[in-house]
Order: sequence, then structure tokens, then C-alpha cells
Amino acid sequence: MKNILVIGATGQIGSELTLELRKRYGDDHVVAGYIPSALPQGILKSSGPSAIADVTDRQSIEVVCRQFKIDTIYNLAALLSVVAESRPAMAWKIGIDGLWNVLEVAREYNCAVFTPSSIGSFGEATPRVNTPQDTIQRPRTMYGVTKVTTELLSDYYYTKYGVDTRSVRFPGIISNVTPPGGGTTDYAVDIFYSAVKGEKFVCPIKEGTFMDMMYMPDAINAAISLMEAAPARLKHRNAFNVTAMSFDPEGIFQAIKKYVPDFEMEYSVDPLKQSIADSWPNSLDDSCARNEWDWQPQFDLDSMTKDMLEKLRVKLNINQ
Ligand code: AKB
Repeated sequence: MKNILVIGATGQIGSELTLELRKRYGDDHVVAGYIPSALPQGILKSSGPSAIADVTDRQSIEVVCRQFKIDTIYNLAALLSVVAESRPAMAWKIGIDGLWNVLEVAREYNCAVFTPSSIGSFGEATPRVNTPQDTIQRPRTMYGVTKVTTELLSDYYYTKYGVDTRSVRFPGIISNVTPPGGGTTDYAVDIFYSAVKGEKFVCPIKEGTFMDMMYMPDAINAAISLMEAAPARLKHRNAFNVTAMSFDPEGIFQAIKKYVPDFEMEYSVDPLKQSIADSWPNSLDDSCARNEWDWQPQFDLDSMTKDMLEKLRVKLNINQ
């Protein structure tokens, strides 16, 4: 039986990943790692163990690994792309100094490590359409710099020390549980809240700006499936392209309008978000993930839209 630590368990991905891991491996075998400013609440708190695990404090991670005999770490601590531009030093401290701490503890306690990368690891010089697995990665954002470094450092610990590091390049992730904070793709979550509340959506990203996206159940499945994959099949490790759909604001607006005919949207472009989005791919080629560990998303734009609207109506107690 595995013993897993999720660092960043109260965040957008962590809050749902922790519960899914508990379902699969047993409640007592998955520790929700948190920092004191983001305490676990509700079912996350009541369904299993939790402990302080701050990536900037190596000892805190070490203590949890020793106490719970951890063999697998999902390291989700990071600042997202927009907020990382306003706090670059903090983005580096959490993303890279923090990763270093996690990898050192993993080396000592023989843990496998999953640390997500992102479509943000690409840049203007990257082929934009059907972006290959192995290609140019020269991002100009601090988020991108930390993500490329994450990939390199994780591969380094694998080849040099044999630490079982694995990763995916997540696209924008859409969920109805914990909202994201400070990302370029957040508009694709916010738009659903406006639609369900009957409000006009003001879109910060220009029409015609395509980005890869994925519904949270697929994102969680991607992380767990990769960590379960037979190592002999993996030609790549850090990090695999994965995607489920690619759309621009107009595409998601029309998908929602099919179920909410009165829904309205206008544009008020945010220059920072737009410049970041313009530097990211339109669509990824994820064939290596499909071939090496049978990656296969379940949700497309339409099925995700239907499910998001249904779940948000229940969450916000809005009848339609
Ligand atoms: C962001 O927008 O910063 C993230 C990402 C794509 O990595 N959602």
C-alpha cells in the first residue's frame, strides 16, 4: 500500500486530487499537506490525516515523510502565471527552492515525486499548433522559467540519483470545486460562474486566442495514471504534453450559450494576461503521453460544459 503526501492539498488541484487519492489508496494513506495560511476544511480535513508541509521549509516535509512513511509526493506548490509576474522572487522560492527541498527529501526517503509543469513552459519561439513533445522551450515569464527549471531539475534527480520523478505539462484546468487564483486561463473557470449567476461575463482574453484546457477529473486522472505507469514504458519523464481540448473565448462562450441561451459576454482585454496567452501554444500534441502511459481524456468541451453548469448550479444553489 502506498503512503502519499500531497503538498498544496488545499489548492485548486490539490483539494480534489487528495480526495481522489484517498478513494483509491485509503483515507489513512494520503496526507493533506498544507501551509498555516491555507488550512484544510470540511471533507478534506475530516476524511484523512493532514500536516504542515511547507516547501520552503525542508524540515517540515522531512518530518511528514518520516512520520507517515511516505513513498510518493505530489508537489503542487506554485504561484500561477499572472501572480508570478508580480512576485517573481516568491515564484522562484516556492517553485524552485521548494522543489529542491522536495527532491532532496525524496532522495533521502526514497519517494517518487510528481511536480506539474505547464503549457507555460513554452514561449514565442515554440511551434504554436500541435506543439510537439520535444521542442523549443524559451518562455519569457517567471512562471515559464520556473516550469522549465522544474522539468530540468526533476530529470536531473532522476538521471543522477534515481529519484522516480514524473510530470505532465498541464493546460488550463477547469473545475467547480476550488477556484484557481492568478492564472492566465482562469477566465475559462470564471465564465461558468457568470453564466450560472445570470451575469454578463467580461472576458480578459481576446477573441481568437486559443489555449489548451482540461476538465479537473481528467487532470487528476492524468497525474495518478502517470504515477502508476510502468517505468519501463516511459521514454519521457519531465514532462509530458497532455490536453483535452483547445478553444478561444468565443468557443467556450458558444458552448455555454447552448445551455444558457441568454448568456452574454463582452471583452475588456487585460494586457498582461493577453501577452502571456499570446506566448503559449494554441494546441498541444500529446501523442507521447497516449503511447507511453495510455493517456486518454474523458471530457470534451461540450460534456465538460454540461457537467460544470450542473455542478455549479447545485454548489451555488441556483435553480434553472
Ligand atoms: C495558468 O494560467 O497560470 C495556469 C497554467 C496554464 O499553468 N492555469
